[in-house]
Amino acid sequence: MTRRLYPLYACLFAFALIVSVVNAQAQKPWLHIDGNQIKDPAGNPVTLRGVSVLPSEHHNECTTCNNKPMSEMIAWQADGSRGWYSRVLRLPVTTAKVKDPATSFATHIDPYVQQAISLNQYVIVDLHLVSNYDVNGSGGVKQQFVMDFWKYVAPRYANTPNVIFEIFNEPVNPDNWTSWKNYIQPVIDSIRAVAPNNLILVGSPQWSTRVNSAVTNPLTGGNLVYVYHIYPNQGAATAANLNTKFGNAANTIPVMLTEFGWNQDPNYSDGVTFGTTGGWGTPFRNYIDAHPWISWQGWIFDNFWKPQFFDWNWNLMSGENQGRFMQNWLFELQNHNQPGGAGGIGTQTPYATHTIPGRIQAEDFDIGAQDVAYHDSDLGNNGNSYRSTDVDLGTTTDIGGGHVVGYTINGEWLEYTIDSVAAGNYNIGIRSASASSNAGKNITVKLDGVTLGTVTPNNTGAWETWETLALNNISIAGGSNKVLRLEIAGGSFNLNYIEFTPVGQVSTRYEAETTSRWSSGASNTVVAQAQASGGNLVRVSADGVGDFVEYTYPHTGMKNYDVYLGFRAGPDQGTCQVYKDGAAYGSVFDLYSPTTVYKEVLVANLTFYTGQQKVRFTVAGKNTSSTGYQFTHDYVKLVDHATTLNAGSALRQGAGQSLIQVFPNPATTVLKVKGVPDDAAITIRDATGNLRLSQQAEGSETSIDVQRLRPGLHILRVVHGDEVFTYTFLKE
Ligand SMILES: [Ca+2]
Ligand SMILES: [Ca+2]
Ligand SMILES: [Ca+2]
Ligand SMILES: [Ca+2]
Repeated sequence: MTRRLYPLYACLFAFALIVSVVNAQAQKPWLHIDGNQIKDPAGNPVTLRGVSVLPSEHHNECTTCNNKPMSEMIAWQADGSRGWYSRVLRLPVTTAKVKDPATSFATHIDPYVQQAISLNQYVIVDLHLVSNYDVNGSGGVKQQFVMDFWKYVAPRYANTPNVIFEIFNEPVNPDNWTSWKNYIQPVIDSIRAVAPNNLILVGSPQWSTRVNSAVTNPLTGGNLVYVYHIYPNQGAATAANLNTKFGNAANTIPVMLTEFGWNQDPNYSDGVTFGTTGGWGTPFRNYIDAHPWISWQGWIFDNFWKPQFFDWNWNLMSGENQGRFMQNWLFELQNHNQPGGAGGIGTQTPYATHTIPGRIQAEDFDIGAQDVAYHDSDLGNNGNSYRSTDVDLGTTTDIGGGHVVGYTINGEWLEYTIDSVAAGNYNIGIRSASASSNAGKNITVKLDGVTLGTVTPNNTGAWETWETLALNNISIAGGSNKVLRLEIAGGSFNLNYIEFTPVGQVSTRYEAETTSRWSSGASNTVVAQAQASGGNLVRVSADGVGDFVEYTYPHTGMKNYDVYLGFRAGPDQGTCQVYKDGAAYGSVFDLYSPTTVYKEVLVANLTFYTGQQKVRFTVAGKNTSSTGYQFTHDYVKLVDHATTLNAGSALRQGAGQSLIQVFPNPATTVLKVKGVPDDAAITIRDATGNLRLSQQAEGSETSIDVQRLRPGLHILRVVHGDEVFTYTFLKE
């Protein structure tokens, strides 16, 4: 959906010159009625959600308020950058009673209609009469007056699909449908004679509360919508009451609520409009959202007329007053049931590179607008951290530290573009915490539209008490740029990450505190810490570069491992390099964090042999922000790399479903490697870990001259991007 914003209030005078020019870019499709539903030309259902402003002739009448020009209010209510997503503007007009239609049109109608059109909105021209209607001289507004107004206005918008006619706001008496029908049908007929296509909104007696009568005795003319107005004085917002008022009627005839609203503050409400968000607004919204064929416009985007969204100084009112609630409602449903359907509301791109297998941080959802990359219930980031979107993000001390998605509410969802997905069977872990016993909590995980499963977050007792919810042995098809989607039901839980671990992957966790270790140049002590794995940490009181702690792992056979370190990052921690048998592996990594958080990081890929294996963590330096060089280790996790690989990898994908082939084994002169991408790097180390050979892969089959290798076991490694394939062979 393209959207053009203009500095409109600054160029209001220009509109006088271009009143009949419609911005083609902002032209909306024609709407029509099909059954009880508004639809676009393609048959998509359309729900018109927006606001009313006050009639422009009244905009400067408040003596206790800070008045604003009409054009500024109109610019504001459609401006997403100011948090407002009104898709239809209701423009009341009262001057018609005292001015001729031409003057009213030129001064109080068309400039604002054109402004709304330029803002890509539909706009309802509302002849804002609140009056008895005249029946045979009974008093009230003469039929001829209403007819004359529309005889002037309707043909001027007959070719403008954005414009909708609300032909008599609130007729009061006589409270009789037949007499009202006799009064208003000729008006409709006269409009249809000159404007056959625009939607016509029709009120009813008793301030537009008699839609039920239209069910059995409808008006004619085509593309008619029956208007209902409701405020808290009409009773509780129960389904039973709302069904009786207008909901039952709306099941068969099109009904639009062009006015409703409430405020609790007595300065901003009265006997009709007094109500609360919790007591009236929330159940009312729940009902309306469940009846999306009912379009609506909130009353009123103003600081003066009651019940207003803003206080007299243009502060948006919140809590039990309606302003903030209405803003969030319009925000959340901004793209729901709009012309053109779901397409065309924006692009979606990755925020971070994600892979399966891998751990995907919940907070690293894609870049894109509401309903493109995510769906959030309210405007803004309630946690006010990490990213400037409307998704609500907080910080955590859980595994990985960093951030989490919080403030989850029923119906929200998040999407993640996964760069590469390796085919295979996976165990899926979803890291969640909740201090709420809110019923109906669950998370549905989908990949490219395929449901992988649903999990139910528990009440873990605290927002930082975490659990891992499991979906086990899930078969996943491989591919690239697949979209992972997390759908939230119930809400009231935090999400830290979702992790995909290949089934059969073997990992062993060694607590730092129970592993044989020694340190040089620094003491190491066990520190009890409830949040740590196994209840303890090892604190290495390092004070400079070269200090280290070394762990000893007894091992049988030869195997390649991905080595993860679990540690407590903090403000006094140094940077670290991993060594094995005197050689450095992996990259220097930083244990510093301005606050204390628990992390788990992949630090190296190491091959273990038979015997006591020693892995050393050595201080490499410190972050300029860090106050020291210390290490606070929790555990070391060794993941059998071959088991990760066997569950599927891009290297395997590159060779179809067959493994990379290495042959012959044993080898004497030449070792051949097949099924490896030709930009992969191949290295061969001997059984003590020393590098003996290295070369690039070539084409579909790489030949490696192994004549100069000493007899004995060797390890071949293929590295392609982030992936490592290892293979053991014997040189004879
Ligand atoms: Ca939000
Ligand atoms: Ca949220
Ligand atoms: Ca996270
Ligand atoms: Ca531990």
